[in-house]
Amino acid sequence: MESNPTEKTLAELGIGDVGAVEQLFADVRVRFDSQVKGHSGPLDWQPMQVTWLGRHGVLSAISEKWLKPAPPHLRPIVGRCFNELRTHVEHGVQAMRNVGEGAAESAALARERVDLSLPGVIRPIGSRHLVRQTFEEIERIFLSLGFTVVEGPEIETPYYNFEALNIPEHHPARDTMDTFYLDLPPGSQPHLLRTHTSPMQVHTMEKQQPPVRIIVPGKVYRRDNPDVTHSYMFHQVEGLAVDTDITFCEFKGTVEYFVREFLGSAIKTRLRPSYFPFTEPSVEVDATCFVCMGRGCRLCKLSGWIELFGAGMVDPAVYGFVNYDAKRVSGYAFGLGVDRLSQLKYGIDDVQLFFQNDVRFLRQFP
Ligand code: 2NL
Repeated sequence: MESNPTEKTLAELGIGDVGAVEQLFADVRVRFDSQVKGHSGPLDWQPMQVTWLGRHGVLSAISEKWLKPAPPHLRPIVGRCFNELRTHVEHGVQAMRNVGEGAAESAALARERVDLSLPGVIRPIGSRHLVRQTFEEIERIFLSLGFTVVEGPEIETPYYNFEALNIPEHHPARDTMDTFYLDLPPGSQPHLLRTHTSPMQVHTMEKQQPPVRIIVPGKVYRRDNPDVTHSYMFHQVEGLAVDTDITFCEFKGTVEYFVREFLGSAIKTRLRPSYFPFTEPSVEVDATCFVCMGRGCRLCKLSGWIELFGAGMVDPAVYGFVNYDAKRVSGYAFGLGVDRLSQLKYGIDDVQLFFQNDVRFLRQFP
């Protein structure tokens, strides 16, 4: 390539008339135009700006070498050509810049566009755990009979868990329940995880005179080794009704109503004598075996009956602990094992399934 003409003055280039000046500027414009054509990328306007309009760019050089030292008779034409060239170059670079930035912007827009036709994110809605569903079913039945739901703490003192329920120290009933004491600093009052929800019934009776009709749902804890029917934590709904006129007949009617509502109207109920420290008399409530409808099968061990839960008339000794007049009031109580009732109603042979949270199990009870 020939040497750069902008490094020389007009005199050095041998240019002395108007036509030669115009030709010289026309050549520069052609050079600019061909460079514009050769650039197409969106960012190329920046080097063009530097090369042509920058402090050491072509136009500065022309100003220094051609315009300033121009002989007086050529000054007007050089000045005019210079201004025209500068306007042309500025417009050219600005046009490149507009195209480049427009392209970058539309590329960014295309990249960031939200495609509203894409399928949405599916967030599965869970379902209530089967034990929770059973709680709610039991609560529904007793609420329909006028009972109120009461809940309370899982940590209790031995007084509320045992003594006030007529279970003194060294009573054999403690053997299956005397368990999970809290590790507290020496001198503290002992506390334990409740072994049944009855303590909350004692709290309620301390605060409220009869009539009392409550159920207490919740978690309870016992020293049991885990197997298909046992767990160190399980769920209970205990019930308590105390009034001035409650008979064994009302007790039996309530129990039968509950069983029929919970398992179906064809199910019959049988009361079998039993023992609990806090009820007298005490019973086990059996229901017709719903697998064989009483004919005898493997589930009911050929008896035709399935044991559902324990219950009884409240032992008058319990009233003594809560300042109730044992001569004036009477009542009944029961303790439902929610896990056991769920297992029976839904045919689940292993209670541990309730606690493993395997969705393949949970999804079967939507
Ligand atoms: C069971 C069945 C039962 C009670 C719980 C109770 C509560 C108070 C007074 C009298 Cl405050 N009784 N609860 C009564 C009978 C049975 O639970 O299998 N328990 C080991």
